[in-house]
Parts: sequence; structure tokens; C-alpha cells
Amino acid sequence: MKTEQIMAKLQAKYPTEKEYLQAVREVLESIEDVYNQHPEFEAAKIVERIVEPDRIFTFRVTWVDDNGEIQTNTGYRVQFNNAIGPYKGGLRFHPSVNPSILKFLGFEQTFKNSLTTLPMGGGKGGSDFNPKGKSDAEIMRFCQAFMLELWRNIGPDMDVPAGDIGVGGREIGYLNGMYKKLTREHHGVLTGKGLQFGGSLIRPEATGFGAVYFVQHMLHTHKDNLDIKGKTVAISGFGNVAWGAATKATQLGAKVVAISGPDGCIYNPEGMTQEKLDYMLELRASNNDVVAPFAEKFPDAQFIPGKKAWTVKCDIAMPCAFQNEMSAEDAQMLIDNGTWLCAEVSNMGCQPGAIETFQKAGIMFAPGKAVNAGGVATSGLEMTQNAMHISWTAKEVDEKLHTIMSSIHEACVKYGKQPDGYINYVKGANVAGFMKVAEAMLAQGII
Ligand code: 2IT
Repeated sequence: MKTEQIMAKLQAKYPTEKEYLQAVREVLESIEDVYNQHPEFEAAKIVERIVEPDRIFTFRVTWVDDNGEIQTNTGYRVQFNNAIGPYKGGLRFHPSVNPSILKFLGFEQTFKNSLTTLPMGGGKGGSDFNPKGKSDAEIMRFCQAFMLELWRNIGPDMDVPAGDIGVGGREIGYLNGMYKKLTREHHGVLTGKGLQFGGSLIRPEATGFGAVYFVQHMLHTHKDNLDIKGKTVAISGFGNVAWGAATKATQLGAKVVAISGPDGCIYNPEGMTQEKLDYMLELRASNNDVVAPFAEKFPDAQFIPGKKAWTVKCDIAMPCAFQNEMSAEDAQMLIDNGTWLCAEVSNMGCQPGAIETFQKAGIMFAPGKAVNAGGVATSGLEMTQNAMHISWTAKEVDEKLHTIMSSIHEACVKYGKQPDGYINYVKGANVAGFMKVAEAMLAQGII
């Protein structure tokens, strides 16, 4: 396999899909060595097959807004790869959604899901619908219209969607309601459901909690066997994932000194309290996409307009917002300010230049597909509970989440430890995720 040759072909075929091309390049570059030691992969053209989604559904979603006006959006579901299990991955409602973004997310999801140790393939979907400023009734009508198209192509053993940016518990409830109405089946076709109708305890917290558990494992690999207690943490974003990470980091004795939104950054030198963590959820639920009111409510915090969380001095940086949110300059600024660990929590949150900057400086860095896999892993646990018609306690789910994050970390170390002792988590995660999917494809023939 020659990464450059494959990339040139994909570039010619999908010249505008920059996020997709970026995600594929990162994976191919890091698996190339290992791949080339497996002539059976090359003979079966595994790479040429794995970079293309199995199929993409594109559909029109028409709904009526509160003024009685008819609105039309585009909906998608990318079924990327089901070699190891049913397609699994979130739905994103955001104006930036397009095939490139959903293909990058579906591609990443395939390797992430493989890392979780659970039998889940990769998928992703969503719409260019913008939830910002929409009323509850508008959100419901949009979700119903979206499901009116999607339902034919999903199923508990076929494709199991969940939330992502712009899709939380409320949206999953409306989507599930419409699916149930259309099919007359109640069988766990979505995850992230409410607890009253088949949801799993810990699922809302799981992405952020899992990310912090992963950071703890990274810290333990340090020669001084470090702990998160007493460390300062800067987090970008103020959504569900940022909230989960801030909650767990605070519970374990770290000080969360920054969160951020599209309007700027909150400098929070005293760290989080329960009241502040609860307010993060309130801010998000308001659907206004601004973080500034946090500093009005808590006078010990300060709003810095237009700035990212990376301007705040911290030990540990955890990007929890959006793809490509951290540039090489941001990474350099963090390093100059003394940051020594970055755990990417958002999917592809760091630009390639940022990753390179961290790695060249010998900073511990781990990629989203390993760090944030606790979210989808807990979705996998929700699927299991639904299939068994039981529900586990929070303690049981949290223990399983701990075990899964520990296995993911171990897999990254196995494939990513360099002779000089530095752990290349990007390589480790990509190779570990890839091997299982590739072997499963090989075993199931040319399809
Ligand atoms: O990026 C992700 O892993 C998610 N948005 C969660 C997907 C899931 O199926 O829970």
C-alpha cells in the first residue's frame, strides 16, 4: 500500500471533501508499515475497500416552523462499514453538515467502535438543520420529519443511530417516538434514550467520563506515575461532552480552569463547583450557543471575548468542541504556557499541524477515536441491555466503562509504544482499530 497513490485517487474523486481526505490520510499514514507486513491485506485490497462507505442515504426533510412557513433541509445516513457488527454512530444536526463531514465521522467511527472491544460497525448521519434558536415544537417536528425518511434504513441489528452535536436526549426521544409509531416496534433502535424507555444509566456522562478515565491511564504511564488530582485542566466547549469531562475531572480533584463557546472563553481560576457544572447544562439547554452568561452568574469567573480555551495556562488540554478546533499555533501556545498533555475528545479536534507540534515536543497526545470512545461504548452497553430486556445499575455500567477505557489504552500502548518509550497514541489507536476490521473483512470474503 502506498498512501500517496491512494490519496491521489481519492483526491481526484472527491476534490472538495477536505475533512474526509484529512481523516483518511491520518489513518493510512499511521497504518502503512503494519499493513505492508500483511500481504494478504494487500491482495484483498482491504485499504481500497475500507476507505469507501458501504452506502450513503441522502434525503429531503421538510417541516413547518412556528410561523407556519415550510422549511426544507437535507438529511443523511452514511453506513460506513459493518464488518464487525451493525452500523453504529451518532446523528449530527448542525448547519455545517455535508457528505465530507459525515464521511470523515463515519470513517473514524469504524476504527473507534473497533477499539471499544464491542461488536459495532461504523456509521454516522445527520442534517444541515440548525437547532440554534428553535423552539421545542420545531425541534420535535424536524425530528419527526427526519425519521419519516430514515426509519426504513435502520434497525437494532442493522444500523443503530445515537446523538452527536445538536442531538441530545430530547431529540433522541422525538426520533424514537416517531420510529416506534411507524414500525410499531420498541426494540432499541437508537441509543441515548431516556431512562424510562430503554436508556442506559451513565450514557449522558459516558463520553466525558471515559475521556477522563483515559487521561488517568495516560498519566499512569508517565515515569512518575502521575495522577489527575491537583492538575489544572482547560476544556473547550460547554456541551454534553465538556460537561461530562469537567464533572469527572472535578470529582477526581482536578481544577477545570477554562471552558469555551463560539463567543469566547471562560477563565475559571477557582475551578468548578456543582452549581457551575449544573449551569453548564442549563446554558446548553438554552440553545443559544453562547458561554458568556457563565461569567455573569459566577463573578469569580471571567469572560474573554473571542478567545479560545487554549489561551488559559493549564497542565492538561481537552478539546471537547468541534473538528479542527485546535491549530498548530494553539498547540504551540499551550506548550509555551506549560501544558504537557493533550487528550483530544472532539472527533478530529486537532489539525494535523497541532498533532505534529505536540508529538515533536514530546507532549503526551491521544486522539479522539481512543479518548472519546467511552460514549459509543456505553451506547453498545445500552444495546446489550435492550437486547436482554434488563437494565444495569450505574455502578455496573461505570465499571464496564472503566474496563473498556483501560482496554483501549492498553491497545494503544501495544501498537503505539516507540523504542524510545514515547507512546504514539495516534498510531496505536489507528493500527489497533484497523487490524480487527481488516481481519473481519478478510474472513467474510469479497463483498
Ligand atoms: O462520535 C461518537 O462516538 C458519538 N457521537 C456517539 C455515537 C454513539 O453511537 O453513541
